[in-house]
Amino acid sequence: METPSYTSPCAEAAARLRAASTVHVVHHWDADGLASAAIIERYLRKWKGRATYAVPEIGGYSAKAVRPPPQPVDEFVLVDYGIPPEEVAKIGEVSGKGVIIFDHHASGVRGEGKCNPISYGDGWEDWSAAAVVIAEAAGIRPEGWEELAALAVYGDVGFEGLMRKPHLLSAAFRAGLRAEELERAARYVNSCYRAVDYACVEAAREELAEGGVWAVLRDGYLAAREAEVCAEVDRGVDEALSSAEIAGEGITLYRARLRAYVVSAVGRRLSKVLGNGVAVLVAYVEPMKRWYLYARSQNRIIKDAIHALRNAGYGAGGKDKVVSTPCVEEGCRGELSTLIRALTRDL
Ligand SMILES: [Mn+2]
Repeated sequence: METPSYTSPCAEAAARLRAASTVHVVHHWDADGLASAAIIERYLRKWKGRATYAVPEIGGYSAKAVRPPPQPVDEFVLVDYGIPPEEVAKIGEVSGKGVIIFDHHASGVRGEGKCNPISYGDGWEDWSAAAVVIAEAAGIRPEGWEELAALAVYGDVGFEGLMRKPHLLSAAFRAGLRAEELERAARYVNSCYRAVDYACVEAAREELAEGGVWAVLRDGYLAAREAEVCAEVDRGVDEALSSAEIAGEGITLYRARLRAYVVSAVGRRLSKVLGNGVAVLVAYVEPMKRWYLYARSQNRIIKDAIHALRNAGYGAGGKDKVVSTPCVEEGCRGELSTLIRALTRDL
């Protein structure tokens, strides 16, 4: 079999980590990003590297969202953070030296120290989490990496995704972690970014690095954070329901001010309550001081609206039945009228 083309950049990334005495790791704020950073943390401890860790500004995807380390470091690492090549280049300029990357997003980022099999044409199913890339493409496998990788895969693609990684699934089972525990652990660690709480993100990563998934499950602070976020979803849904108005045929518009970054969780619930039709949520997220537009349908394919928004210059994303975009305008005015027009047109 031919050696895959990502082998050499991935091996180089791992070798540079081993050789460095100071490393700054910037990782995504979700379960995969946290588990990936914890795997790297365990690895660096073994090699006696001194490392600092940080997440980008939560909700931001650009070089600007990534703060440089306070002191110069030997290596600057980006983990599970799928920003495009031109943004990576800007970070490279700041750090003075090329950035090391471990990722599985279709970012198109390649080259020395850029370990991302997807950028080299590999399939997404094989690389369902950045943690899998770190362990299986770069060979970074410190003690206990499997259960961390299992959490990462669960966080990104759920239990079905984990079933495509039988070795991780059985390692998790051996550690006493069933789907229920992995689901709860993912919910706990993800409540940190939903609460826009950086200290919580830090604590979650430390727990994972020190004691693994079970340490997270036993952490009272994380449990309390999760309960708060959960209550804010309930409150947000209530507030949104009381603002419901008809915005077009089969389109219901909701508004809410949210004290946590739970736009998609609230939008998903509204769509379920609505049943058929399209639920459109305009939300102001207080801790982030930003507006978001989110649309979801149980029965209609609405992805054409993503293209309409993008054509109008908005950075929308989504899936077949989900459309979402951070808004540039207060109240999402421009974004909302573009979305409603697109939804009404293709009825
Ligand atoms: Mn990921």
